[in-house]
This record gives sequence, structure tokens and C-alpha cells, in this order.
Amino acid sequence: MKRHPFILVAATVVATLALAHTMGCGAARSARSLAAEKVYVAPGELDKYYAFLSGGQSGSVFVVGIPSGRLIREIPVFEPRAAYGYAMNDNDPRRQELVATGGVWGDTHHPVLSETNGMPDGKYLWINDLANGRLARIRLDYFEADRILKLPNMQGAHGIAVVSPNTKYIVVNGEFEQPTDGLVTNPAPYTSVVSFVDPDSMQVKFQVRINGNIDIADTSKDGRYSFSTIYNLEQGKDLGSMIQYDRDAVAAIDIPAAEKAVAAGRGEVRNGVPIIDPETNPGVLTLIPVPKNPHGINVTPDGRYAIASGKLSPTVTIIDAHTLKIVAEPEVGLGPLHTTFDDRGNAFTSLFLDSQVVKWNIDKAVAGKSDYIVDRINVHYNIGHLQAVGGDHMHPAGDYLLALNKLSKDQYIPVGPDLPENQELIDISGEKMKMLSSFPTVPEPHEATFMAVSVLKPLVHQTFTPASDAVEAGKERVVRTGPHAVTVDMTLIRSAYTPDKVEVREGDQVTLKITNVETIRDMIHGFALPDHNLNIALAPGYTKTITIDAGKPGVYWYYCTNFCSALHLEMRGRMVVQPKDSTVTLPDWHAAANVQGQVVPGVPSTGAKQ
Ligand code: RUQ
Ligand code: CUA
Ligand code: CA
Repeated sequence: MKRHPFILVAATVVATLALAHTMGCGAARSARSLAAEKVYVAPGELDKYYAFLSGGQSGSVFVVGIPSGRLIREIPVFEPRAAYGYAMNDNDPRRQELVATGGVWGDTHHPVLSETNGMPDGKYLWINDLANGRLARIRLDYFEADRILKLPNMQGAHGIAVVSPNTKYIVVNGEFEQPTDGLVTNPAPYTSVVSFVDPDSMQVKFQVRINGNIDIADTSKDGRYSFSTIYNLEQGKDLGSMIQYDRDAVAAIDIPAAEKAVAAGRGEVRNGVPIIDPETNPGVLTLIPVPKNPHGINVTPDGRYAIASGKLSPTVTIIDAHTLKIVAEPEVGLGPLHTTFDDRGNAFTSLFLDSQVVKWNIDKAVAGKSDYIVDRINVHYNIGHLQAVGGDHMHPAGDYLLALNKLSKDQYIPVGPDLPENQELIDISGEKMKMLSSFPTVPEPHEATFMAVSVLKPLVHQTFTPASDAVEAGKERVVRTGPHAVTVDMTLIRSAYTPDKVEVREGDQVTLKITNVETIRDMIHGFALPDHNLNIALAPGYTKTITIDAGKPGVYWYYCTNFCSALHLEMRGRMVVQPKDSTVTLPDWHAAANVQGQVVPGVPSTGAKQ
């Protein structure tokens, strides 16, 4: 049979197309599997880094494993949390501070790590609460906030930075201007302050007055300058007037000069803090004009340059961090917000409007060469911050970069009108950037900072060291301390509460002081009391105290909320509330007379090892 030539041609075309299709598919698949391999961390294996992410309106800090993107932990900071952290504890000064200074919620933006020799030492992490002007310190040996500070004389704690290289201060920018005299009856011009907080005492040592909405902060690597962007040099009170000038400024505070002025008593003390006015203390403040409504400021790892991002200008401004002179102003794209760095002299700037990360070479840009742009990669979408591993410290790793995007648009199916926010992990180890993975987060992703897991691991404690008010095993008791007051000293250990019965009367105020006396890592017990709005969880060594109203007459079973052993469900006890007019006599209770909590022999715990 003779074939029609047309059929032959058609068959060849189809075959070629099929081959091309297969090849294309194969290439795509291998790029996919390469990316997957880069982010895959097998169960039981450790991530290389922990990223500390600000939890935005959650008021917390998120710890995410990199490269896997696994959520390792949330560290509650400006919010109560029952499962861990310091919620439900009347005696806790952190909780008291939160309640007294704006509430048990916050808006966290910028996590910064304590440094030794310009590198994270794993001691502390600080995070701001923009809304209520607070700064929290997290101890990384416990992964728990240990101090909350309300910053006086300022509103809107926004940019924060550690003074390198050895954490002399934490710099906190007060973004929202206030009347200079602190009064509203006869308001003086509005202004604000940059606070310098002592890392150990968490006290504000001094403040420097600055005009014009101070935004993001970073410091020179030698400890000399603190840099802040100012986006409202106009000192406008409405949007239109805030975008009048072509140039706003970067404020460089000479830290030793400010210290000298403070030591000479030249600060005006308000609320116990000396405020240095740069107008009467020349040399403390230098304003460097940069285009228009700048946002991020980032110092290069080698300390040579401070780079301000234009936001409303498509440029970044490269400032010599020693002479404070502008050395270059290269164009990078639309809506530059923040910059980070690799270990090979490249900068990466987030472009909010272009939805891109742009990689550019610093030396080439400074030298005025035209080929300073190295690469661009699309991100999804509207990126705010970005951070490369170690890009905020002296020795960047040059391997991964995290893009913290404000919008995800088409990346996920809707979960209601509000779509998830998106984070993307980018491989920056080669000349070209490669998108590896994306993982959503809660609103709103702000800044990230990284620590190597190998550095962090040995620094973290196994259990809490019992505080001075801890209840000791054998010293549990129920004591009537007044006509309407009862104190309960309680201990928890697998799989019992001691005491397992508390008798009180309607109208009593019951103060519960509870200690988890376990010495085994990860052996958490809870104490939830129905109908009393009470849910406490305690890690080994932890003590919490809370006073509650006894409530209506009845029997209330307190129970353990954390599955701790095979007898976890049996780990409970009763609070018996007698009616007001009941004639039952309630005996004081002492530990020796009752069941002692103990580890039940032969009953394995939830896999915890001694
Ligand atoms: S800000 S998206 Cu609070 Cu860090 Cu720049
Ligand atoms: Cu203790 Cu469950
Ligand atoms: Ca402006």
C-alpha cells in the first residue's frame, strides 16, 4: 500500500511534537526534583537553620526550619498562650506588664538576634510590638520571652536593630510622632525619639530626638552609627503632605557622641530617660538626604555601606558607613523595600511593586558600571522583607534567601476572602537565583533572621530551673488563709495531681500555685478547670500562680491537657465547691495525709527519655 505523502508528514510532525513534549516534561520534572531535593528534610533529620519570623498580628515569633519550611514552634510574646509560655500566671511580671501597657496582643515586626563579634551568639532574640510601643526579649535557652519593656516617650516601636558587633544596645525607632512637650493641651511641634536599650537590664539608657517618622533601623558593624530611615521629613500629618519632598533622609546617630552628651548631663530627662536634642548637641545626628519616602536600611556584612531602599523611588542609595557620604544611587526596580546580602559581594533587594527580588553587585554599582544587575526572580506576590541566611550579620552563608510576600493571589485556593500570606525559599548559591518552595504563613510576614541549628542546639536547656516560689514535692498543702480565701500549693508529676482533691466554699477566692516537678525533658502537664476559664500548662520545673473565684457549688474535675503517659486520662482531681450555707467543715489539707503523685512503675511515658 502506498502511503499518502500528507499522512507521512503529519505522522512525523506528531512524533516530533510528542518527543519535544516528553523532553520538555522531563526537563521540567528534573528541575522540580532538584528543587525538591534541596528542601527535603527526611523525618527525624534536622533542618540546617532555624528562621525566626515575626508573627505580625499574632503577636508572636514563629520558628521555621530551613530549608524544609516546617513550623517548629511559635514563641508567644505579646499574647497569652496556654500550651506553653507565660499565660495564666498572675505572678508573672511579663503578663502584668502586658496588661498594664496595652493588652495581651501585639504587632510584631522585626526579630533581631544578640551578637558576639558580629555573629548571632544564641543568647537572646528581641522583637518589637509596633502597636503598643513595646520591646520583648526572648531567651533562646528557653525559647521564651523573659522581659517585656514599655518604651517611654514614644509611640509606635517600629524599626529595631542590635548595635554591632557585641550587642551594646538595642535600637528602637519610635515611628509615630508626638508633641515635643508630651502635652496635647498646648501641643508643641510633633517629634519622636530613637531609644537605646541596654540588652541586659532592658532599661532605656537614653533617647535621641528625631523629626519626621523614623522607620527602619540598622547599625554600622563597628558600633559607631545607628541608621534610621525617615519617610516624613515634611512632618506632614496626612498622606498628601508626607509625599511632598523628593528627598527624605537617613538619620545617622553617632552613638559615642550621644553617650558623651548623656554623660555630660545634656539630656532632658522625661519619665526617667535622658533625651538628647541634636539641635543643641551638634555632632550627634547627621541627616543624609535620600529619595523619596525610603523604607529599609541595611548595612553590608563587611560594614562598608548602609543601603537605603527608595520605596517611592526605583533606586537604592549606597551610603559609605564611615564617611556618611552617598557613593551611588543605582536603579533596581519598582518599590524597593529591603536589602540583604550573600557572601560574594551581592545585594538582594525586594521590589514590592515589581514582585521581584533583584540581585545586584555592590562593587559594580559603586564603581558606576552598567552591568551591576546580576539577576531577577519573580516572587508571588508583593514582597516586603527578604532575608538571606546571615545577611544581617557579618558572615552571610550565601545559600538560602527567604522572600516574605504580602499577597499570595493565585498561589492557593481561597480560604475565605482573605488569602494566605506567602513565603518563598530561594536558592542563592549560584549566579542565577532558583525558586525552591513556598509555604504560607499567618498575616503578616515581616522580617526573618536565621541561626544555624548546630549552634543553637547545645544552648537550649532541657528543663526549667525551678524558681524560688516553686512548690516542692512533699510540701503540697491546702490552707485557708482568710474567711474567703484558700491557698493551694500543688505539684504535678506523672500521673497525678497532689492534692487530687481541693474543698472550698462558694465565695472563696482560691489561689492555686502549681509546680511541675518533673525533671524529664518535654514532660508537660496541664491543669484545665471546667467552667472557671482556667487552662494552665507547665513545662518541667515551671511554676504558675493564679487566683480564681470558686464559682457555683459543684464538683469540678481538673484534668491534664497534655498527653503525658498511659495514665494521662486518669491524671485528674476534684475541686469541690460547697454552698455558702453548707455546714460541712472543710479540713486543712496536708500532703503527707494524701496520695503522692508519682511515676507509675511499668507505665511508659510518651516516649520521653531520661
Ligand atoms: S516593615 S515590609 Cu515593619 Cu519591617 Cu518593611
Ligand atoms: Cu499529665 Cu497528661
Ligand atoms: Ca516624604
